[in-house]
Amino acid sequence: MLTVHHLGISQSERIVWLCEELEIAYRLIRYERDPVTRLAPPDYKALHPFGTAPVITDGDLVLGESGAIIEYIIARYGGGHLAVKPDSPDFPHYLYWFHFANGSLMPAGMAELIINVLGVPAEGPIVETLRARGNRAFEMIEKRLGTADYFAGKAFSAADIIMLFPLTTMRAFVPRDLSPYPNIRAYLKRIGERPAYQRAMKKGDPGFTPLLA
Ligand SMILES: N[C@@H](CCC(=O)N[C@@H](CS)C(=O)NCC(=O)O)C(=O)O
Repeated sequence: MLTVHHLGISQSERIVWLCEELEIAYRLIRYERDPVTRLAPPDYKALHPFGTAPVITDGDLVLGESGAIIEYIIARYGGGHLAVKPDSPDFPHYLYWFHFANGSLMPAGMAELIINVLGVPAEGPIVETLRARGNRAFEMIEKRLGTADYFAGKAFSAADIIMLFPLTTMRAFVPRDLSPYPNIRAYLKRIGERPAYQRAMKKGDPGFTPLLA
């Protein structure tokens, strides 16, 4: 059976949410982060050679990497729902934002996290350039959500599922004030009203209030 291994308060919330949106049968196994390091516990790390969340198992298959898992579930179990078809005018937007999430936005957030943890002084061209990436990303997202209700266009898609974590739960690790971004705040409110999102967050991270504001 399709099993979602969810590490508490992590990117694997995306996969729980995807399964809830598609209304497919799946088994959820939760793992708590190490209380001191906040990293994945040894039994999570043992699931996959790369040792990061998310991971799914399906029969003999062990699959990691958010984007790969989302594409796998949509293709194998979701009948293609929540992916945008190549002949749609929204297809390039879908591809762009789907890949922007982990290709650029998450690395920008991770760079900021590392800069904060190491206490690197905020001066210097490299640190400034890395910080500027995150700001630019949020400005671009704000602009996009001013022209479309969802990342791919009018309809909710898997691009929203992969883009949401860096806009919400990632802020538990890298704080960001959303007051300059009214379109992002309106979008988060829209997403927070989705029953599948509410179910996923309740099942995946009971006790954690989603960072939707
Ligand atoms: N690009 C990977 C990133 C995975 C990743 O860094 N996951 C974090 C959770 S948000 C993790 O496993 N952290 C705990 C650890 O490294 O021990 C994906 O999307 O699957």
